[in-house]
Amino acid sequence: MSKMRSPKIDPSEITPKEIYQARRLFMRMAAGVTLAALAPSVPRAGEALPGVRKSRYVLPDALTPYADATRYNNFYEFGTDKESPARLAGRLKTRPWTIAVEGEVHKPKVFDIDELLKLAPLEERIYRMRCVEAWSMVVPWAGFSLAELLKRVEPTGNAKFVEFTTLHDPEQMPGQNSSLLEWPYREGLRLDEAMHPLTLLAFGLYGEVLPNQNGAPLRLVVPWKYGFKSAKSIVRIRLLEHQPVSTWMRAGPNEYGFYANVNPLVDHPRWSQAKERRLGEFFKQPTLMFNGYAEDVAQLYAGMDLQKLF
Ligand SMILES: Nc1nc2c(c(=O)[nH]1)N[C@H]1C(S)=C(S)[C@@H](COP(=O)(O)O)O[C@H]1N2
Ligand SMILES: [Mo]
Repeated sequence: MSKMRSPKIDPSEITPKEIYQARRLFMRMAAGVTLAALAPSVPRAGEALPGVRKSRYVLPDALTPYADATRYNNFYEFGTDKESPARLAGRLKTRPWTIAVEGEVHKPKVFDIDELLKLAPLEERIYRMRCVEAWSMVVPWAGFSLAELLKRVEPTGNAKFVEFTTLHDPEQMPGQNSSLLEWPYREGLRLDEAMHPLTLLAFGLYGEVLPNQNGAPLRLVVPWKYGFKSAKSIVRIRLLEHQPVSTWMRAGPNEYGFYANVNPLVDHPRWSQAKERRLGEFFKQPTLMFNGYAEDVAQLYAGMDLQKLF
């Protein structure tokens, strides 16, 4: 995450929204035909995710082109450059897949991914995502609030934090053979942040099953925080009494804090956070406090010194 790089985007890949949507629809219809012929039970990466409802979480911003959101990724398990995840993550096996929800809960449970998918109605939510490296995207995610899952396992009175752990499997994730980060990738939230309705457990994007490079089969999306808080390919969710140490905090405690709220007034030690560049756009734009979600989340941090607790 050390260096801001310009995305290499072929202008021919920047498709106007309408063309993109028509093309996706056509591809989905084509995929539907093969699907019916082969009759697999579970939709796979790139196939339509059925039963996704519209939600109240929409934005006036233009959607980031699909090609940018799925080919310019941070997923260090598949290498540190932005193009590697799209190239290498195809090998990740996302079935069978289980997610253990444990720790300070009355009803710990290991969920099968296909059971978890049916836990609550899937909603399409158009969120801004702001990477700590000063690029941003606007993506229609599909999923439901993490709170839907957490309330079912009944957190105990001791639960104050939630830790998220990514799969650890160096055979499938070649980046884990490097000691650049401490594996498996871990992230954490305070319980009230995790229970906030904006905090999304995502299974899809642009009406499709999540491509592996975007964190299949399920990842977190916390839109008011820097992208690194949104852990991908999660296998464990643990409720804790004490604040966990996340992977990026361990890698650089003075650069990556536990809170990591998007804040244009607090610079990264090596670069400014005042502006951002949307993937697919040329000019930079100002970064908004809490990534534009201040009305929803500012009260979570009332009275906190955001310069110290960055
Ligand atoms: N397991 C894991 N999760 C991760 C990362 C990672 O390297 N490994 N990168 C994070 C960072 S820095 C960002 S910006 C987002 C990128 O998500 P996207 O590729 O879907 O845009 O994923 C986050 N989740
Ligand atoms: Mo990021």
